[in-house]
Amino acid sequence: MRPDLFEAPDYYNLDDLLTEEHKMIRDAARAWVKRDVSPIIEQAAQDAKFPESIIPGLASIGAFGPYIPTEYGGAGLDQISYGLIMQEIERGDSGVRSTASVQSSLVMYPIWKYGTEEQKQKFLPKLASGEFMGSFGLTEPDHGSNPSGMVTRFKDAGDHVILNGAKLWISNSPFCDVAVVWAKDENDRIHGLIVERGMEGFTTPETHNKWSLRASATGELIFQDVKIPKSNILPGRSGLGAPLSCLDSARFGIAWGAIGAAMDCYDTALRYAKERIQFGKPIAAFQLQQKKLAEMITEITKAQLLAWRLGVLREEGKATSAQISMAKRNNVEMAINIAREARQILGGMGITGEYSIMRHMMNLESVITYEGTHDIHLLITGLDITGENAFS
Ligand code: TGC
Ligand code: FAD
Repeated sequence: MRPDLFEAPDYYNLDDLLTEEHKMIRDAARAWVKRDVSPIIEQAAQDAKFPESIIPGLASIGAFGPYIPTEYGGAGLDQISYGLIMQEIERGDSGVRSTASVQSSLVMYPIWKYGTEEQKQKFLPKLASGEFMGSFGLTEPDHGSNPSGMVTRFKDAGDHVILNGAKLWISNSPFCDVAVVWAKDENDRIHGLIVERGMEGFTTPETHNKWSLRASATGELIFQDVKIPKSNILPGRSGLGAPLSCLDSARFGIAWGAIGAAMDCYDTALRYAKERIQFGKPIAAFQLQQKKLAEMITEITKAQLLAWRLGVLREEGKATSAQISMAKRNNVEMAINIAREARQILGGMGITGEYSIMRHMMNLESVITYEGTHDIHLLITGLDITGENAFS
Protein backbone atom coordinates (compact mmCIF):
# COMPACT_ATOMS: atom_id res chain seq x y z
CA MET A 1 0.00 0.00 0.00
CA ARG A 2 1.14 3.55 -0.73
CA PRO A 3 2.19 5.96 2.03
CA ASP A 4 -0.77 7.36 3.98
CA LEU A 5 -1.10 11.01 2.85
CA PHE A 6 -4.57 11.51 4.38
CA GLU A 7 -5.79 15.06 4.94
CA ALA A 8 -9.20 15.33 6.61
CA PRO A 9 -11.87 17.33 4.80
CA ASP A 10 -13.66 19.97 6.90
CA TYR A 11 -15.74 21.91 4.38
CA TYR A 12 -17.99 23.64 6.91
CA ASN A 13 -15.30 24.45 9.51
CA LEU A 14 -16.72 21.87 11.89
CA ASP A 15 -13.52 22.04 13.89
CA ASP A 16 -14.95 25.31 15.26
CA LEU A 17 -17.61 23.21 17.04
CA LEU A 18 -15.00 21.12 18.82
CA THR A 19 -13.14 21.93 22.03
CA GLU A 20 -9.36 21.96 22.20
CA GLU A 21 -9.57 18.65 24.07
CA HIS A 22 -11.70 17.10 21.31
CA LYS A 23 -9.14 18.14 18.71
CA MET A 24 -6.25 16.86 20.77
CA ILE A 25 -7.92 13.45 21.22
CA ARG A 26 -8.88 13.28 17.55
CA ASP A 27 -5.41 14.26 16.38
CA ALA A 28 -3.73 11.71 18.64
CA ALA A 29 -5.96 8.95 17.22
CA ARG A 30 -5.30 10.21 13.69
CA ALA A 31 -1.53 10.18 14.19
CA TRP A 32 -1.65 6.69 15.68
CA VAL A 33 -3.67 5.34 12.72
CA LYS A 34 -1.20 6.88 10.27
CA ARG A 35 1.79 5.50 12.13
CA ASP A 36 0.63 2.08 13.34
CA VAL A 37 -2.41 1.01 11.31
CA SER A 38 -1.97 2.25 7.74
CA PRO A 39 1.40 0.53 7.13
CA ILE A 40 0.12 -2.92 8.14
CA ILE A 41 -3.60 -2.98 7.47
CA GLU A 42 -3.59 -3.91 3.79
CA GLN A 43 -1.45 -6.99 4.45
CA ALA A 44 -3.60 -7.95 7.44
CA ALA A 45 -6.71 -7.76 5.24
CA GLN A 46 -5.03 -9.73 2.45
CA ASP A 47 -3.98 -12.37 5.00
CA ALA A 48 -7.44 -12.30 6.65
CA LYS A 49 -5.79 -11.88 10.05
CA PHE A 50 -6.64 -9.46 12.85
CA PRO A 51 -3.38 -7.63 13.68
CA GLU A 52 -3.20 -8.30 17.41
CA SER A 53 -0.06 -6.15 17.66
CA ILE A 54 -2.24 -3.01 17.53
CA ILE A 55 -4.16 -3.84 20.74
CA PRO A 56 -1.87 -1.79 23.05
CA GLY A 57 -2.08 1.15 20.64
CA LEU A 58 -5.88 1.03 20.63
CA ALA A 59 -5.80 1.11 24.42
CA SER A 60 -3.34 4.01 24.42
CA ILE A 61 -5.60 6.28 22.32
CA GLY A 62 -8.55 5.58 24.64
CA ALA A 63 -10.42 3.37 22.15
CA PHE A 64 -11.32 0.78 24.80
CA GLY A 65 -13.99 2.43 26.91
CA PRO A 66 -13.64 6.08 25.87
CA TYR A 67 -16.59 7.14 28.05
CA ILE A 68 -16.14 4.58 30.84
CA PRO A 69 -15.10 6.39 34.06
CA THR A 70 -11.40 6.50 34.85
CA GLU A 71 -11.96 4.67 38.17
CA TYR A 72 -12.61 1.56 36.06
CA GLY A 73 -9.69 2.19 33.72
CA GLY A 74 -11.73 3.94 31.00
CA ALA A 75 -10.75 7.26 29.45
CA GLY A 76 -13.64 9.20 31.08
CA LEU A 77 -14.30 11.19 27.89
CA ASP A 78 -17.50 12.66 26.46
CA GLN A 79 -19.59 11.29 23.60
CA ILE A 80 -18.12 13.55 20.91
CA SER A 81 -14.62 12.38 21.86
CA TYR A 82 -15.85 8.78 21.60
CA GLY A 83 -17.27 9.52 18.15
CA LEU A 84 -14.08 11.23 16.97
CA ILE A 85 -11.94 8.28 18.07
CA MET A 86 -14.22 5.86 16.16
CA GLN A 87 -14.08 8.14 13.10
CA GLU A 88 -10.29 8.11 13.07
CA ILE A 89 -10.00 4.36 13.62
CA GLU A 90 -12.47 3.57 10.83
CA ARG A 91 -10.59 5.96 8.57
CA GLY A 92 -7.91 3.28 8.87
CA ASP A 93 -10.17 0.23 8.68
CA SER A 94 -13.74 -0.71 9.68
CA GLY A 95 -12.50 -4.02 11.08
CA VAL A 96 -10.22 -2.28 13.57
CA ARG A 97 -13.10 -0.01 14.56
CA SER A 98 -15.25 -3.14 15.00
CA THR A 99 -12.79 -4.50 17.53
CA ALA A 100 -12.91 -1.22 19.45
CA SER A 101 -16.72 -0.92 19.19
CA VAL A 102 -17.28 -4.40 20.52
CA GLN A 103 -14.80 -3.98 23.35
CA SER A 104 -16.20 -0.58 24.43
CA SER A 105 -19.90 -0.53 23.71
CA LEU A 106 -20.83 -4.18 23.72
CA VAL A 107 -18.61 -5.60 26.46
CA MET A 108 -17.46 -2.79 28.77
CA TYR A 109 -20.73 -0.84 28.53
CA PRO A 110 -23.04 -3.66 29.73
CA ILE A 111 -20.63 -4.61 32.53
CA TRP A 112 -20.42 -0.96 33.59
CA LYS A 113 -24.18 -0.33 33.29
CA TYR A 114 -25.62 -3.63 34.48
CA GLY A 115 -22.78 -5.34 36.37
CA THR A 116 -22.06 -5.63 40.09
CA GLU A 117 -19.21 -3.63 41.63
CA GLU A 118 -17.22 -6.87 41.84
CA GLN A 119 -17.75 -7.59 38.11
CA LYS A 120 -16.73 -4.03 37.22
CA GLN A 121 -13.53 -4.24 39.29
CA LYS A 122 -12.67 -7.67 37.93
CA PHE A 123 -13.21 -7.02 34.21
CA LEU A 124 -13.25 -3.32 33.27
CA PRO A 125 -9.63 -2.29 33.98
CA LYS A 126 -8.30 -5.31 32.09
CA LEU A 127 -10.63 -4.65 29.15
CA ALA A 128 -9.60 -0.97 29.10
CA SER A 129 -5.92 -1.87 28.91
CA GLY A 130 -6.43 -4.57 26.29
CA GLU A 131 -5.14 -7.29 28.64
CA PHE A 132 -8.57 -8.89 28.21
CA MET A 133 -10.39 -8.81 24.87
CA GLY A 134 -14.14 -9.20 24.73
CA SER A 135 -16.90 -10.32 22.40
CA PHE A 136 -20.69 -9.88 22.40
CA GLY A 137 -23.05 -12.72 21.59
CA LEU A 138 -26.54 -11.73 20.54
CA THR A 139 -26.98 -13.06 16.97
CA GLU A 140 -27.76 -16.74 16.44
CA PRO A 141 -27.83 -18.89 13.31
CA ASP A 142 -31.64 -18.61 13.09
CA HIS A 143 -32.12 -15.25 14.82
CA GLY A 144 -30.32 -12.21 13.37
CA SER A 145 -32.62 -9.22 12.89
CA ASN A 146 -35.03 -10.78 15.35
CA PRO A 147 -32.94 -11.50 18.46
CA SER A 148 -36.01 -11.85 20.68
CA GLY A 149 -36.49 -15.34 19.18
CA MET A 150 -33.10 -16.54 20.50
CA VAL A 151 -32.87 -20.17 21.61
CA THR A 152 -29.66 -20.02 23.67
CA ARG A 153 -30.76 -20.86 27.21
CA PHE A 154 -29.55 -21.40 30.74
CA LYS A 155 -30.96 -23.44 33.60
CA ASP A 156 -30.60 -22.91 37.32
CA ALA A 157 -28.29 -25.43 38.98
CA GLY A 158 -27.78 -24.11 42.52
CA ASP A 159 -24.79 -21.77 42.83
CA HIS A 160 -24.32 -21.79 39.04
CA VAL A 161 -26.32 -22.03 35.80
CA ILE A 162 -25.86 -24.35 32.81
CA LEU A 163 -25.70 -22.62 29.43
CA ASN A 164 -26.48 -24.27 26.07
CA GLY A 165 -26.72 -22.80 22.58
CA ALA A 166 -24.70 -21.05 19.88
CA LYS A 167 -24.03 -17.55 18.63
CA LEU A 168 -22.94 -16.79 15.06
CA TRP A 169 -21.16 -13.87 13.38
CA ILE A 170 -19.38 -12.77 16.52
CA SER A 171 -16.62 -10.15 16.14
CA ASN A 172 -13.48 -10.88 18.22
CA SER A 173 -14.79 -14.35 19.15
CA PRO A 174 -11.71 -16.37 18.05
CA PHE A 175 -9.39 -14.54 20.46
CA CYS A 176 -11.72 -13.19 23.15
CA ASP A 177 -10.96 -13.76 26.82
CA VAL A 178 -14.53 -12.96 27.88
CA ALA A 179 -17.88 -12.91 26.08
CA VAL A 180 -21.00 -11.03 27.15
CA VAL A 181 -23.66 -13.49 26.04
CA TRP A 182 -27.43 -12.94 25.92
CA ALA A 183 -29.53 -15.99 26.77
CA LYS A 184 -33.00 -16.87 28.07
CA ASP A 185 -33.73 -18.25 31.52
CA GLU A 186 -36.38 -20.87 32.27
CA ASN A 187 -39.05 -18.13 32.22
CA ASP A 188 -38.00 -16.96 28.73
CA ARG A 189 -36.47 -13.76 30.13
CA ILE A 190 -33.25 -12.55 28.45
CA HIS A 191 -30.18 -11.98 30.68
CA GLY A 192 -26.54 -11.09 30.07
CA LEU A 193 -23.89 -13.59 31.22
CA ILE A 194 -20.14 -13.15 31.32
CA VAL A 195 -18.60 -16.29 29.84
CA GLU A 196 -14.85 -16.71 30.33
CA ARG A 197 -12.39 -18.53 28.09
CA GLY A 198 -11.38 -21.80 29.69
CA MET A 199 -14.86 -22.62 30.98
CA GLU A 200 -15.49 -26.23 30.04
CA GLY A 201 -17.80 -26.66 27.03
CA PHE A 202 -17.15 -23.13 25.67
CA THR A 203 -15.55 -22.97 22.18
CA THR A 204 -15.04 -20.14 19.66
CA PRO A 205 -14.39 -21.43 16.12
CA GLU A 206 -13.41 -18.82 13.53
CA THR A 207 -15.54 -18.09 10.45
CA HIS A 208 -13.33 -18.15 7.34
CA ASN A 209 -13.60 -17.01 3.70
CA LYS A 210 -15.09 -13.56 4.35
CA TRP A 211 -14.69 -10.98 1.57
CA SER A 212 -15.43 -8.20 4.05
CA LEU A 213 -13.85 -7.09 7.36
CA ARG A 214 -10.95 -9.39 6.60
CA ALA A 215 -8.72 -7.69 9.18
CA SER A 216 -11.30 -8.42 11.89
CA ALA A 217 -11.69 -11.90 13.37
CA THR A 218 -15.28 -13.20 13.26
CA GLY A 219 -16.51 -16.49 14.64
CA GLU A 220 -18.98 -18.46 16.69
CA LEU A 221 -19.58 -18.86 20.40
CA ILE A 222 -20.65 -22.40 21.21
CA PHE A 223 -21.92 -23.48 24.63
CA GLN A 224 -22.30 -27.14 25.53
CA ASP A 225 -23.40 -27.51 29.14
CA VAL A 226 -21.18 -24.61 30.21
CA LYS A 227 -21.18 -24.10 33.99
CA ILE A 228 -21.40 -20.38 34.71
CA PRO A 229 -21.21 -19.12 38.31
CA LYS A 230 -24.22 -17.02 39.22
CA SER A 231 -21.78 -14.23 40.10
CA ASN A 232 -21.18 -13.90 36.31
CA ILE A 233 -24.80 -12.93 35.54
CA LEU A 234 -25.35 -9.20 34.96
CA PRO A 235 -28.05 -8.33 37.51
CA GLY A 236 -28.80 -4.72 36.56
CA ARG A 237 -31.22 -5.25 33.67
CA SER A 238 -33.00 -8.12 31.93
CA GLY A 239 -35.14 -8.32 28.78
CA LEU A 240 -34.27 -7.48 25.18
CA GLY A 241 -33.91 -3.80 26.08
CA ALA A 242 -30.62 -4.63 27.86
CA PRO A 243 -28.68 -5.77 24.75
CA LEU A 244 -30.49 -3.20 22.59
CA SER A 245 -29.26 -0.38 24.85
CA CYS A 246 -25.68 -1.58 24.21
CA LEU A 247 -26.42 -1.47 20.49
CA ASP A 248 -27.43 2.18 20.84
CA SER A 249 -23.94 2.99 22.04
CA ALA A 250 -22.24 0.92 19.33
CA ARG A 251 -24.50 2.27 16.56
CA PHE A 252 -23.62 5.80 17.66
CA GLY A 253 -19.92 4.93 17.24
CA ILE A 254 -20.60 3.49 13.78
CA ALA A 255 -22.41 6.67 12.69
CA TRP A 256 -19.11 8.49 13.36
CA GLY A 257 -16.87 5.68 12.15
CA ALA A 258 -18.49 5.51 8.72
CA ILE A 259 -17.55 9.17 8.20
CA GLY A 260 -13.91 8.17 8.64
CA ALA A 261 -14.12 5.52 5.92
CA ALA A 262 -15.88 8.01 3.61
CA MET A 263 -13.30 10.74 4.29
CA ASP A 264 -10.47 8.36 3.41
CA CYS A 265 -12.12 7.37 0.11
CA TYR A 266 -12.87 10.99 -0.79
CA ASP A 267 -9.37 12.20 0.08
CA THR A 268 -7.77 9.39 -1.92
CA ALA A 269 -10.00 10.00 -4.95
CA LEU A 270 -9.49 13.78 -4.87
CA ARG A 271 -5.70 13.42 -4.76
CA TYR A 272 -5.74 10.81 -7.53
CA ALA A 273 -8.04 12.91 -9.73
CA LYS A 274 -5.69 15.89 -9.50
CA GLU A 275 -2.67 13.78 -10.44
CA ARG A 276 -4.02 11.36 -13.05
CA ILE A 277 -3.66 12.75 -16.58
CA GLN A 278 -5.93 11.57 -19.41
CA PHE A 279 -6.63 13.36 -22.69
CA GLY A 280 -3.88 15.83 -21.77
CA LYS A 281 -5.30 17.07 -18.48
CA PRO A 282 -5.97 15.92 -14.91
CA ILE A 283 -9.17 13.89 -14.73
CA ALA A 284 -10.22 16.34 -11.95
CA ALA A 285 -10.80 18.85 -14.76
CA PHE A 286 -13.60 16.77 -16.28
CA GLN A 287 -17.11 17.67 -15.16
CA LEU A 288 -18.13 14.05 -14.63
CA GLN A 289 -15.36 13.55 -12.06
CA GLN A 290 -16.07 16.91 -10.43
CA LYS A 291 -19.72 15.89 -10.02
CA LYS A 292 -18.66 12.75 -8.15
CA LEU A 293 -16.23 14.63 -5.90
CA ALA A 294 -18.61 17.55 -5.24
CA GLU A 295 -21.39 15.17 -4.25
CA MET A 296 -19.03 13.26 -1.98
CA ILE A 297 -17.93 16.30 0.01
CA THR A 298 -21.56 17.46 0.28
CA GLU A 299 -22.67 14.09 1.69
CA ILE A 300 -19.69 13.89 4.06
CA THR A 301 -20.46 17.38 5.39
CA LYS A 302 -24.13 16.49 5.99
CA ALA A 303 -23.10 13.29 7.77
CA GLN A 304 -20.59 15.20 9.93
CA LEU A 305 -23.34 17.61 11.03
CA LEU A 306 -25.73 14.75 11.82
CA ALA A 307 -23.08 12.96 13.89
CA TRP A 308 -22.04 16.11 15.74
CA ARG A 309 -25.63 17.01 16.67
CA LEU A 310 -26.31 13.43 17.75
CA GLY A 311 -23.18 13.60 19.92
CA VAL A 312 -24.47 16.74 21.64
CA LEU A 313 -27.90 15.14 22.20
CA ARG A 314 -26.32 11.96 23.53
CA GLU A 315 -24.06 13.90 25.86
CA GLU A 316 -27.15 15.69 27.20
CA GLY A 317 -28.87 12.31 27.63
CA LYS A 318 -31.54 13.30 25.08
CA ALA A 319 -30.70 11.17 22.02
CA THR A 320 -33.42 8.63 21.23
CA SER A 321 -32.74 5.15 19.84
CA ALA A 322 -34.58 6.16 16.67
CA GLN A 323 -32.29 9.19 16.21
CA ILE A 324 -29.27 6.91 16.58
CA SER A 325 -30.76 4.51 14.00
CA MET A 326 -31.21 7.32 11.52
CA ALA A 327 -27.59 8.42 11.84
CA LYS A 328 -26.24 4.85 11.56
CA ARG A 329 -28.36 4.17 8.50
CA ASN A 330 -27.65 7.46 6.75
CA ASN A 331 -23.93 7.61 7.42
CA VAL A 332 -23.15 4.01 6.48
CA GLU A 333 -25.08 4.32 3.22
CA MET A 334 -23.31 7.62 2.55
CA ALA A 335 -19.94 5.92 3.09
CA ILE A 336 -20.64 2.88 0.93
CA ASN A 337 -21.88 5.08 -1.93
CA ILE A 338 -18.77 7.23 -1.68
CA ALA A 339 -16.53 4.17 -1.64
CA ARG A 340 -18.19 2.91 -4.84
CA GLU A 341 -17.85 6.28 -6.62
CA ALA A 342 -14.29 6.80 -5.39
CA ARG A 343 -13.33 3.37 -6.68
CA GLN A 344 -14.49 4.40 -10.14
CA ILE A 345 -12.44 7.61 -10.08
CA LEU A 346 -9.32 5.48 -9.64
CA GLY A 347 -10.21 3.32 -12.63
CA GLY A 348 -8.30 0.02 -12.64
CA MET A 349 -6.04 1.20 -9.79
CA GLY A 350 -9.13 1.34 -7.60
CA ILE A 351 -9.41 -2.42 -7.41
CA THR A 352 -5.89 -2.94 -6.10
CA GLY A 353 -4.52 -3.04 -2.57
CA GLU A 354 -2.26 -0.11 -3.47
CA TYR A 355 -5.13 2.08 -2.32
CA SER A 356 -7.55 1.68 0.60
CA ILE A 357 -10.80 2.23 -1.30
CA MET A 358 -11.76 -1.31 -2.31
CA ARG A 359 -11.00 -2.54 1.23
CA HIS A 360 -13.27 0.17 2.68
CA MET A 361 -15.96 -0.71 0.13
CA MET A 362 -15.92 -4.39 1.03
CA ASN A 363 -15.79 -3.64 4.76
CA LEU A 364 -18.81 -1.36 4.53
CA GLU A 365 -20.89 -4.27 3.20
CA SER A 366 -20.64 -5.71 6.71
CA VAL A 367 -21.12 -2.37 8.43
CA ILE A 368 -24.40 -1.81 6.54
CA THR A 369 -25.55 -5.26 7.77
CA TYR A 370 -24.38 -5.54 11.38
CA GLU A 371 -25.70 -3.61 14.35
CA GLY A 372 -29.09 -3.74 12.62
CA THR A 373 -29.39 -3.99 8.85
CA HIS A 374 -30.14 -0.98 6.65
CA ASP A 375 -33.73 -2.24 6.34
CA ILE A 376 -34.18 -2.67 10.10
CA HIS A 377 -33.03 0.91 10.74
CA LEU A 378 -35.46 2.20 8.14
CA LEU A 379 -38.25 0.31 9.89
CA ILE A 380 -37.19 1.79 13.24
CA THR A 381 -37.58 5.28 11.75
CA GLY A 382 -40.85 4.20 10.14
CA LEU A 383 -42.21 3.02 13.47
CA ASP A 384 -41.03 6.19 15.21
CA ILE A 385 -42.76 8.57 12.79
CA THR A 386 -45.96 6.60 12.11
CA GLY A 387 -46.49 4.66 15.33
CA GLU A 388 -47.03 1.56 13.17
CA ASN A 389 -44.79 -1.50 13.72
CA ALA A 390 -43.82 -3.01 10.35
CA PHE A 391 -41.34 -5.60 11.71
CA SER A 392 -43.70 -8.48 12.01
P1 TGC B 1 -39.22 -4.42 20.85
O1 TGC B 1 -40.51 -5.01 21.32
O2 TGC B 1 -39.26 -3.23 19.96
O3 TGC B 1 -38.30 -4.04 22.10
C1 TGC B 1 -38.06 -4.94 23.16
C2 TGC B 1 -37.68 -4.14 24.38
O4 TGC B 1 -36.47 -3.41 24.11
C3 TGC B 1 -36.71 -1.99 24.21
N1 TGC B 1 -35.92 -1.37 23.15
C4 TGC B 1 -34.77 -0.75 23.38
N2 TGC B 1 -34.12 -0.49 24.52
C5 TGC B 1 -32.95 0.17 24.44
N3 TGC B 1 -32.42 0.55 23.25
C6 TGC B 1 -33.05 0.30 22.08
N4 TGC B 1 -32.50 0.66 20.92
C7 TGC B 1 -34.28 -0.37 22.11
N5 TGC B 1 -35.16 -0.80 21.15
C8 TGC B 1 -36.17 -1.41 21.82
C9 TGC B 1 -38.20 -1.83 24.03
O5 TGC B 1 -38.67 -0.65 24.62
C10 TGC B 1 -38.73 -3.08 24.73
O6 TGC B 1 -38.63 -2.87 26.12
P2 TGC B 1 -39.72 -3.51 27.11
O7 TGC B 1 -39.31 -3.00 28.44
O8 TGC B 1 -41.04 -2.99 26.62
O9 TGC B 1 -39.58 -4.99 26.97
O10 TGC B 1 -38.36 -5.59 20.20
P3 TGC B 1 -38.54 -6.38 18.84
O11 TGC B 1 -38.33 -7.81 19.15
O12 TGC B 1 -39.81 -5.95 18.14
O13 TGC B 1 -37.28 -5.91 17.98
C11 TGC B 1 -37.09 -4.61 17.57
C12 TGC B 1 -35.87 -4.53 16.62
C13 TGC B 1 -36.13 -5.28 15.33
C14 TGC B 1 -35.67 -3.06 16.33
C15 TGC B 1 -34.62 -5.12 17.32
O14 TGC B 1 -34.75 -6.48 17.54
C16 TGC B 1 -33.35 -4.86 16.53
O15 TGC B 1 -32.74 -3.82 16.67
N6 TGC B 1 -32.89 -5.86 15.69
C17 TGC B 1 -31.60 -5.77 15.04
C18 TGC B 1 -30.64 -6.73 15.71
C19 TGC B 1 -29.25 -6.17 15.79
O16 TGC B 1 -29.00 -4.99 15.61
N7 TGC B 1 -28.29 -7.01 16.09
C20 TGC B 1 -26.95 -6.59 16.28
C21 TGC B 1 -26.10 -7.68 16.87
S1 TGC B 1 -24.55 -7.09 17.51
C22 TGC B 1 -23.64 -6.69 16.18
O17 TGC B 1 -24.07 -6.70 15.09
C23 TGC B 1 -22.24 -6.29 16.46
S2 TGC B 1 -21.34 -5.98 15.04
C24 TGC B 1 -19.78 -5.72 15.57
C25 TGC B 1 -19.42 -4.24 15.59
O18 TGC B 1 -20.16 -3.45 16.17
O19 TGC B 1 -18.41 -3.86 15.06
P1 FAD C 1 -31.39 -11.64 8.63
O1 FAD C 1 -31.97 -11.13 9.89
O2 FAD C 1 -31.68 -13.04 8.23
O3 FAD C 1 -31.80 -10.67 7.45
C1 FAD C 1 -31.69 -11.04 6.06
C2 FAD C 1 -32.36 -9.94 5.23
O4 FAD C 1 -33.75 -9.84 5.59
C3 FAD C 1 -31.74 -8.56 5.50
O5 FAD C 1 -31.69 -7.85 4.31
C4 FAD C 1 -32.75 -7.92 6.45
O6 FAD C 1 -32.74 -6.49 6.35
C5 FAD C 1 -34.06 -8.50 5.96
N1 FAD C 1 -35.09 -8.52 6.99
C6 FAD C 1 -35.08 -9.19 8.19
N2 FAD C 1 -36.19 -8.92 8.88
C7 FAD C 1 -36.92 -8.05 8.13
C8 FAD C 1 -38.16 -7.37 8.32
N3 FAD C 1 -38.89 -7.51 9.44
N4 FAD C 1 -38.60 -6.55 7.34
C9 FAD C 1 -37.87 -6.38 6.21
N5 FAD C 1 -36.70 -6.98 5.98
C10 FAD C 1 -36.22 -7.80 6.95
N6 FAD C 1 -23.75 -10.12 15.93
C11 FAD C 1 -23.46 -10.18 17.27
O7 FAD C 1 -24.30 -10.51 18.09
N7 FAD C 1 -22.20 -9.87 17.71
C12 FAD C 1 -21.20 -9.50 16.87
O8 FAD C 1 -20.08 -9.19 17.29
C13 FAD C 1 -21.48 -9.46 15.47
N8 FAD C 1 -20.49 -9.16 14.57
C14 FAD C 1 -20.74 -9.28 13.24
C15 FAD C 1 -19.67 -9.17 12.33
C16 FAD C 1 -19.90 -9.34 10.96
C17 FAD C 1 -18.77 -9.27 10.01
C18 FAD C 1 -21.22 -9.57 10.49
C19 FAD C 1 -21.50 -9.72 9.03
C20 FAD C 1 -22.28 -9.67 11.39
C21 FAD C 1 -22.04 -9.55 12.76
N9 FAD C 1 -23.06 -9.74 13.70
C22 FAD C 1 -22.80 -9.78 15.04
C23 FAD C 1 -24.41 -10.16 13.25
C24 FAD C 1 -25.25 -9.05 12.65
O9 FAD C 1 -25.74 -8.20 13.65
C25 FAD C 1 -26.36 -9.70 11.84
O10 FAD C 1 -25.77 -10.21 10.67
C26 FAD C 1 -27.48 -8.74 11.50
O11 FAD C 1 -28.18 -8.32 12.65
C27 FAD C 1 -28.48 -9.35 10.49
O12 FAD C 1 -28.84 -10.63 10.85
P2 FAD C 1 -28.78 -11.83 9.76
O13 FAD C 1 -27.42 -11.80 9.15
O14 FAD C 1 -29.22 -13.06 10.44
O15 FAD C 1 -29.79 -11.41 8.63
